[in-house]
Amino acid sequence: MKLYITETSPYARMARIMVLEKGLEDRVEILPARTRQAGSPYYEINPSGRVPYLICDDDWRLEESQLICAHFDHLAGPPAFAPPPGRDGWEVRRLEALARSLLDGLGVWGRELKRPEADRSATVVAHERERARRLVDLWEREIETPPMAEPFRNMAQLTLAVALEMDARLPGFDWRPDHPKLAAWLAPFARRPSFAATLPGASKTG
Ligand SMILES: N[C@@H](CCC(=O)N[C@@H](CS)C(=O)NCC(=O)O)C(=O)O
Repeated sequence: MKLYITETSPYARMARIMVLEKGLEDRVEILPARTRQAGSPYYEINPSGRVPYLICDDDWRLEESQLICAHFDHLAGPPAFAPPPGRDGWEVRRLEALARSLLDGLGVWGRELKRPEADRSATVVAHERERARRLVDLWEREIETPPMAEPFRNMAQLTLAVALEMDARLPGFDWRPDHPKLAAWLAPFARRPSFAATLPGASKTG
């Protein structure tokens, strides 16, 4: 299988973490994609131009981090990250959606900061900074809900951990000093080999 990524994409990072957590390194080739560039040869591979993108050995093609992570989870061994049945599963999905709101907003913020200064919208930056501020405040309370506790076993944990670690590359996303419970929660996830190996700058790919 081929997994297209960029090194800095948090969505692609979730898929890469899942490859490592599920022991799929020998089956998944990680390939860099050139995104957001006119005429990129990557558009011939994936017309949407986005990452992560998975091409399976039979040329079955999957886009979207959630779908790709779920596919990896089911490929090797019993699914370890799928929501449990019933109300507990809905709770995990609720928390995943909340984490995704943070991640998506940070993505918009980061993209805006990468634009040339003259094209950058101060309004968008301020809007996303405020969204992130409200959401990390909310997460400081939500982090004690049972599905977020270790062990590592669901997409809510994965999505939130990857979103919070975006502070390394997003000036202004300084959530740690005022959110001690969140910082304490993140620490053991960040120490996992799958997280350390996929932090932007950790690999030579991308
Ligand atoms: N909802 C998608 C989001 C993927 C996404 O937005 N990826 C960004 C990188 S962080 C991308 O490929 N951007 C390229 C573009 O917008 O052309 C997912 O979860 O996989």
